[in-house]
Parts: sequence; structure tokens; C-alpha cells
Amino acid sequence: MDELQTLKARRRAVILAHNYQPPEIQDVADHLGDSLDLSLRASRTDAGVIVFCGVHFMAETAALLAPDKVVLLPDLRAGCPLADTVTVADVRALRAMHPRAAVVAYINTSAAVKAESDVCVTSANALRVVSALPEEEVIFVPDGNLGRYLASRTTKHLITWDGTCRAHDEVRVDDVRTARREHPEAVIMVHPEVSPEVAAQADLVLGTGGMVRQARERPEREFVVGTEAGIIHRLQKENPGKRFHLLSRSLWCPTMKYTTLAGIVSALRDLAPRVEVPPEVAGLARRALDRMIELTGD
Ligand code: CIZ
Repeated sequence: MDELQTLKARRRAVILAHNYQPPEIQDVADHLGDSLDLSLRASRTDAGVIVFCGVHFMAETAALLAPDKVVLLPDLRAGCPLADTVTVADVRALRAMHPRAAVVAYINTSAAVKAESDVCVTSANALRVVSALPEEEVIFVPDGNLGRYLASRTTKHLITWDGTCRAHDEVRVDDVRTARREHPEAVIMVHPEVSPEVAAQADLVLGTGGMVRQARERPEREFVVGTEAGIIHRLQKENPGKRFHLLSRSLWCPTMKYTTLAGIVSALRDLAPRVEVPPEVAGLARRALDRMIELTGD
């Protein structure tokens, strides 16, 4: 731990950790948040080195928004199987089939896929961004559950892809029924990556940033949480007088757990592995992110 702090000071580094990271990683982070939050912090920090504790597309997003910084991902195996379900060729084929549609890429995509898209969204702003688009037809990649959820909430015609996040997709309506029975006073909040059937049974459908806010601001003292297990540590630490229960044991993302303290130490020591986006991709991918920021005023 001392070594980590010494190297961090020597490298003038900042440690950013996603809300799904393991507890010991959250505890050494300078900032916790969702991928957009963290990437905006990356773009505004004075630090020259960013250690991004999360998965690959998140570190890429930070590199896009902070092109003058060194962005380190402590373990390159930390990918996102959902992001991997859609490729540049898939997006080009969809565009050819639906030439009048806007292409909207969820933040869980590679920089190359973002570069093929008109605008990017996160779970926190997807509804606002999609509703604000002038096009009536919208291609949404890659999360099919989030796409169907958006379709149920807007007048737009959504063309969805069938990628899913396994951890969220495996939550069942029965899990919500069981939670209601076992915790009748609790607020049930779920992530929009769960199936629309599960979302329809919940009290709130929110990204992790919204969950953190609701847990802090609502008067209720008990919450059932339908997103990746790592967030429970943050919620419990920030709200010691409240109780948080995980909705389902499926809510566990193995690639989020590749980050270790030893990995952060070696990344700081070696200034590797770095995440960089080739300039020919970066310009277009950045445009999709900037358009999202313009439409939401974030
Ligand atoms: O935006 C993010 O970081 C993701 C993928 C989920 C969330 O709600 O934090």
C-alpha cells in the first residue's frame, strides 16, 4: 500500500475506479463513478497519468476525452463481453439497411464502433439523448435490453441489436418477487441492462450514478440493488445507516475483478499497460462523445 502511494505521488497519477470495482480498489481510488463521470474527471484532472480501474472501453473513453494524458489499465484482460458483441462491420451493415436511422452507440462499445456512430449514450442519459435526436428511426447497439427499454419509453422507432450483459440479463422476474417478499420495505432499483420484464417490476430503473444519488437522497432505509455486486460496497460505505441487498447472485462481472492492488502498483511502476486510440479512430469516436455531451449538457 505504501508502495502504491509512493509511486502514485512520483507519477503524479490519479486513480479512477468504476462503481463495479472490488472493495479494496474502490478504497484506494481518488474518484469513483460511472464511465462517463470518470472520463469527464480524466479530461479535467491536472494529473499526467490516469490509472483507470474498470474495463477496456472505459479506459478508451478516458483516453478519447483526455488525449494528452497517459491512461493505464492495470490488466488488459479486463474487457467487456457486451461491447465485444458488436463490430464495425455490423454497424456498417445496419446503416446500409436503415440509411435514414441515427446510429446510437452505448458507452459499452469499442472506440472503433463509437467512430462509426452518430452519438454515444450512457445508461444515465440514453433516454434524454435518444429523445433529443431529430431522426425518428434509431439503430441502438449493442445492449438489446437497454434498446427495448428505450423503445418502451420513447416515440422513436428503435432497431436493436441482441447483445446483452450476462450478469444483468440473468436476473429473473422471480428474483424481484422474492426480494419484495423478503424486504417489503425496500426500494428496488435496477439497471436498464436487465430485461424489460424485470425492469417493469422494479421501483426505479437507473444507471449506477443514479443509484448512488437515490440511495443518498431518499428517506427509505433499505434498498434492493439490481446491478453489478461491486456497487454494494460504495452504497454501504456512503450510507452506513441504510441497508443494501443484491437482487440476484448473477450480478457479478468477472472481468471487472481483474484489477488488483498489485496490478495498480506494477502499472504505476512500468507506466504500462497503456490504452491508446489510433488518431484515425479517435477523431470520429470523440465526435460521438462530444455530441452526447452537447445534447445532455454534462
Ligand atoms: O456507464 C457505465 O459506466 C456503465 C456501463 C454502467 C453504469 O451504469 O455505471
